[in-house]
Amino acid sequence: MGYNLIYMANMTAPVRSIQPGSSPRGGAKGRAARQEAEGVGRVVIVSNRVPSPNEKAATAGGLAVALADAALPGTLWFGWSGRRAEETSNAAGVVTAGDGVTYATIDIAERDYQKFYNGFANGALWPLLHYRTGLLRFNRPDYEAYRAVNRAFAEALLPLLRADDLIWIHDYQLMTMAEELRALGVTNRIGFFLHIPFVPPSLLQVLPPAAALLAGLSACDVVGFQTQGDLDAFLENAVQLLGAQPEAQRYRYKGREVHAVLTPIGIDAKKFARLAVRAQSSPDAARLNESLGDRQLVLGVDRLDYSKGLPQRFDAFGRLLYLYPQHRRHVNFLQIAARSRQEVGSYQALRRELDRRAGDINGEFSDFDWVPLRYMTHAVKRNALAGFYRRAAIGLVTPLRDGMNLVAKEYVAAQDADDPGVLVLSRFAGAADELTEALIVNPFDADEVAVAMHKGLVMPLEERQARHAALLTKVQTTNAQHYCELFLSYLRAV
Ligand code: ADQ
Repeated sequence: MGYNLIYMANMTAPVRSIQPGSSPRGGAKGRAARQEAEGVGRVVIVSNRVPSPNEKAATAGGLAVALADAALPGTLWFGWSGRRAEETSNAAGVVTAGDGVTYATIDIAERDYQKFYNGFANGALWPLLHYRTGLLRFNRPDYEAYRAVNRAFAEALLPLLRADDLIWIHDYQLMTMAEELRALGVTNRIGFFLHIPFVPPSLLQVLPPAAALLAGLSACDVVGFQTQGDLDAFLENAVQLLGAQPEAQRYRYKGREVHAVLTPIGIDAKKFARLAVRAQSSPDAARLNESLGDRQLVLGVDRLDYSKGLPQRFDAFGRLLYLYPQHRRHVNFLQIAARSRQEVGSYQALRRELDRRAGDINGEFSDFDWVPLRYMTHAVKRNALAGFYRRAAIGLVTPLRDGMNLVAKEYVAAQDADDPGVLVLSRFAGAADELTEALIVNPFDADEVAVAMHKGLVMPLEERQARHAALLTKVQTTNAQHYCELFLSYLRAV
């Protein structure tokens, strides 16, 4: 019942009320069986990358992690195989795995991939939607390849579709796929969820095909966002670029009704907490503990991406050691920054920049038996990562912009409630809208972040416990299952 009340409180679109039978409790199999019994149609998830079933849990990347729990038996998960081929395939390879999920994937031609993925998606859309117009690189051939790959996705999905399927497309790589599906005659309900931020019209218009992308998204019935700010920005763009006249977060475009909805993403907090308890006794956690001795750990975990504010974070740690000498020799900062998108120039430059700054800080503060900053660029397995979070006195999550940031939620879920660590969180992460009991900082201000780290390192136990208890309740409530069911309930209701 509690969940149903939350659904209703969040809903602004006219949504069919959720029956007690669809309560999220009861596990994946129960939910799948209920969906089938209710005749609510198969869910078709579409995302750029489709993890292979045994890769599901190991991937560094928010989308794969969050959706791993959404893929119930009976779901069709469609997308790119991860293979680059001579030609982009026009028919999908289909496999039903042991988990009951059917995976359908296509290969993408090398030349399309470069332009679609490295070019338009990650060279233009990613920087723009993270407010970094200075890094935006636009050219027509990249954009045309983006549209062509979205078309290829639609064409390959078409023969696999059933009349009552609910199609749920994910993220910025696939903003025009719904429009391509409509052009092929698909009348199914189509939803789209944007995992990253959205920008106001003054920024979006920097991108030459801004209006065409919005028109593409308007072929969906439901478009979902991480925060109210992103949702509002989307509607402002619909007004200014498409001439739409929204009412109660929905507008009409070319004879269709588009509903903008707020469906913040979450994690499976209970499962992650269990993982963290088990991970404490893992060999990796033992090695980390041994290397730390009784020193406090400040931990950062990110993909190596310029949106995550890593250079600024390194500087803030340097300022902590400068402003509060009492922490020297008593604190270690570990930054795990898994390499990502290394074919894009701005990512290579970031790596060089971090190497330099880490060297500067260690050069300035190291002693013969203490190196303050450890920095590694490969992914860590989730079962070790959960133990690292639990050992950390500070979870340092300071992106310059982030759609949500699941690391913040994982850090909270992994803590020992009797002796929890402190989350230091950027105000520009979507998670800051919810996780207000964290120490909220402006990541551009190294001194402010240093002061928050100090406050966290010396915070009395009672205050740590109170903040953590409030955060944990939120992370457990707005969890992965809640996210999936809320989004799908909107989609079913249109
Ligand atoms: P990401 O930008 O990838 O996701 P995030 O939400 O933090 O960011 O998710 C990263 C996931 O990958 C987490 O589950 C984390 O544990 C894992 N991960 C990150 N770095 C890792 C490392 N070095 N080693 C091992 N695992 C690592 C995008 C958006 C986010 C949004 C998510 C989900 O950019 O804003 O929260 O999608 O919607």
